Amino acid sequence: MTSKLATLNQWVQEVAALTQPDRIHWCDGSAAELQVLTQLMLDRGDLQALNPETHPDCYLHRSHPSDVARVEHLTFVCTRHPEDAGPNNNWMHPTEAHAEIDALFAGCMKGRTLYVIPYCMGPIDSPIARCGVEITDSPYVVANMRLMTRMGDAALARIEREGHFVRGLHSIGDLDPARRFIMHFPEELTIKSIGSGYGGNALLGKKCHALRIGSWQARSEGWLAEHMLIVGIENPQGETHYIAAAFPSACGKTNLAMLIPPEGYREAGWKVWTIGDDICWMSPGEDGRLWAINPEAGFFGVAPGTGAKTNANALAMLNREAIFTNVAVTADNQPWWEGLDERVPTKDWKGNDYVPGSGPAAHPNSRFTVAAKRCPSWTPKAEDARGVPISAIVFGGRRESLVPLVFEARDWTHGVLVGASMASETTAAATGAVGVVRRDSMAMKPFCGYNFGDYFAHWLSFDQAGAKLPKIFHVNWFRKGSDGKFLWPGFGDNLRVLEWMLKRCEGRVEAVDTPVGQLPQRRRLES
Ligand code: SAT
Ligand code: MN
Repeated sequence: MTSKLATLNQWVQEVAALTQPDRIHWCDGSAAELQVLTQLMLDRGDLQALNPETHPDCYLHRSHPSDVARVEHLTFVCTRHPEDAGPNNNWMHPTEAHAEIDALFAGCMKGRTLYVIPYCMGPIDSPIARCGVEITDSPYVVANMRLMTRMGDAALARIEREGHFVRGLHSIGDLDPARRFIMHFPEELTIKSIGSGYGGNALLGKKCHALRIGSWQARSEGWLAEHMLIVGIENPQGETHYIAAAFPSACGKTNLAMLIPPEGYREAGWKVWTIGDDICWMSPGEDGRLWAINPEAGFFGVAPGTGAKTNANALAMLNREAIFTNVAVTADNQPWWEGLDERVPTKDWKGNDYVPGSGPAAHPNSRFTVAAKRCPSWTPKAEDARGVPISAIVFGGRRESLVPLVFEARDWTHGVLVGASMASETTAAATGAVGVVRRDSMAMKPFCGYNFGDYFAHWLSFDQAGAKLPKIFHVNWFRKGSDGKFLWPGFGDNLRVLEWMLKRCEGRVEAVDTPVGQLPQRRRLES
């Protein structure tokens, strides 16, 4: 097969000439195609079927033990001028970067199939959505992209209509960390990634396109590409407000996006709707508000800590048509991770017999991939081409001390400062030490595809006459007392904090002015 678009065919031919695959397969995104690929991966041992009674159509993938997270030190933004990439990115000149990475791509697909994956980030008919094509030699990547994006024929039709697309070239290479690079060429709308099959390194629609290239495009086109969940909060009167919230990876974005209201709230008629758990593209509408879409179509969530108490919605969507990466398994072949329940697994994430007490059985950054529509709190609003209007933006981090539960920024400019000053204790989502406080402006430190100085200026530029911008808040669910225990219950109770924010948006509650911003009024609980 070829495409009607000459530039696309030509690029596929160029890549094939460089990487020398045995076959080329254009992905149509059909169920039949997935079935063939799944069988291939089962035969090769890339996938293992999980218990068909408890988890029909669910599979386990074990990645290479040295390939379990994003690798920020091997991730580059390659612009002609280093100041365009900024101090927040590793930089290499595009000529040097292409030469270095193309040498690794040379002949790397010999004996393999080259898959062409046309995909759309966002509802297929949305003017905010953008398309890309990923070339990969990993069927695991194809299967994940099918869940995470609108992938296949419909995306190809839009690409052929528009005539342009983001180019992503990926190969697992030989999985040697010494020959692993994730390179971005924003001036060419191109991504090249080799040597990793994992998550954000390999599913190029996600962090590489939707954030690094997306943020660059957003700046030049006047919108925002952010590392934010999108959640709808419906009050008992039936009005829904949408909130976008930025937290670093593995700080509870998925749980907040799928929050289950505490009993009292449920009885009163509150509902929570999930639009997205990781990425948000926002664009000013004619009414001056920011309208947002989730460019993704699925969740690539952190498994450990996902349990009946922390995220029952996630559990409910994970018993069918899901891919699990680096989790443990029980004797009856069910996926298992720390925080799921009291059972003891028999195999750890590497497939070895699990010895209780020998450390975590599931990798701390083990993941599930599942279609967003499978989530019980998913709303068809996620498919709305216009997006949803954002009432509040929330920034947050994981901070044991100092940072209060919630405060409101005085205005947009102060809010941008609050977002830019964000800091959080590191997690297992990226390679490196865990638990160290690091500055992570807007949770975009690993994902902003250009100079942070220009990025903050871009944020500030939205404050124009006629703009009806969201209020900006900062939260910290993770503060601990002197006894080392969390001070705030978190999870469903976070709705109490969101309710306060929405009351602030509607001008229905007073706040206390403090040097850091506006805080909720202290009220003594009546007994
Ligand atoms: O591995 S991913 O970058 O896709 C997930 C994350 O860290 O948010
Ligand atoms: Mn993320």
